[in-house]
Amino acid sequence: MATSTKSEALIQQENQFGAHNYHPLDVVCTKGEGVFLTDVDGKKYMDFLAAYSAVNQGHNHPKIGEAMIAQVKTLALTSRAFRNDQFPPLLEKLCKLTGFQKALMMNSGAEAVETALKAMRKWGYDKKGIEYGKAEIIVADGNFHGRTTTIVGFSTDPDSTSRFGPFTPGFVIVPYGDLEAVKKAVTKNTCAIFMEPIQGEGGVIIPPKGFLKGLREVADQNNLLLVLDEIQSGLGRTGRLFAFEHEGIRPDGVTIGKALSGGYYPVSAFLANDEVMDVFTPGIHGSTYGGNPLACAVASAALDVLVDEKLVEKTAELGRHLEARLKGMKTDKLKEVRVIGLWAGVQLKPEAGGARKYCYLLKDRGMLCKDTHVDTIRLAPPLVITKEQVDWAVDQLEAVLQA
Ligand code: IF1
Repeated sequence: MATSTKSEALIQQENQFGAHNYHPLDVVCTKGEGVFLTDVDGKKYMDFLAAYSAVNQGHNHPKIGEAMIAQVKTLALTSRAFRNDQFPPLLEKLCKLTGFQKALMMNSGAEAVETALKAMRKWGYDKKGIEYGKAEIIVADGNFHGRTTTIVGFSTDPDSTSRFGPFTPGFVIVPYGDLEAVKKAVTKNTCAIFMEPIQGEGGVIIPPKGFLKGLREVADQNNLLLVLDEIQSGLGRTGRLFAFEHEGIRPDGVTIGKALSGGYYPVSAFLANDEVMDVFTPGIHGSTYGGNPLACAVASAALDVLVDEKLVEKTAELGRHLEARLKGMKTDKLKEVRVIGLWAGVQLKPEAGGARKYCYLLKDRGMLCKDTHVDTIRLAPPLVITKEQVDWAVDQLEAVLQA
């Protein structure tokens, strides 16, 4: 429960006038800085969710904020009916950094995913020659790719799908990590395989070693596109720029978002080479805000921070320490600890009584994190966190798991 009249009043106001589509922790934040959030009563918390990996660069990173303020004073939006001076340099920076030939800029992650789905299907018809209307995309159970009706239509999470039908056809669901099942799911109408390289919402589910490499081989052997959703796993979270790098493969396309703007503004993108991206011809896809000058200035600065502060390399090194500390915790409540980079799923035994109550206990100790799928505590701090802060956080987690 909220502990002050100030936060209680704001919570009551939110409950009265806001749709109840979330059940947030009762912490009312008013300031963000680096790994810290401060609530309306002045209490400071270490943020171990990082807005689901949208603030990899840390809350309110000054360099990104300054770039945003400068751009907001000159030009925020033209629509793509005209051109602007921020879009071309951002496109080049993004393509040069990621190794893809083209970028299509959108706003939310779901919009980048919808863009990718349209590209996969149109490539299937125009380039592979699949009979129109029959394109199939192989996806994974336990997936999370956003909240549009097409996307939730191929979710296996009842919370995401129930009572939103009827859904978009053309998606074949296979068990995540099961390469044989993927091979069996391929038909003459399959245009693509679309998955997260690591499943975030699923509770940081890391597929068996070789799975991504196997997907690449299945795609090559059957003339399919391999498109990976790196909206949460990408931009340094796993200790590499992209999670797919851990298996030394290159997908035909990726979706990115979240930390692409360092938490300041919704910016997402679908990245691919010309062979895929040239299915988009003028006027067939777009968005009012996609690629707007303000988004591009923010994204450009967010990418600079990622590179200049060597956040990917730091994450790889500090992630090894986080893994050692988590796996060394003395508690009998652990079922499994999954860690890659600064991203962990701490799955508790059912008898521990569910992860949410430990999130409440951690909040009282000044650490904010989120439960997922009942028994898992998800840990994803901003990548600017220090080794000492990681140690402090694991000490808090170990303490509540020993109680
Ligand atoms: C919520 C989850 C995480 C994503 C991947 C696309 C999107 C997301 C891999 C869509 C977004 C967010 C959405 C937010 C909570 C959060 C989330 F719990 F929902 F599943 F991170 F795990 N692909 N994930 O993780 O991007 O349209 O939101 O910009 O909807 O509750 P978006």
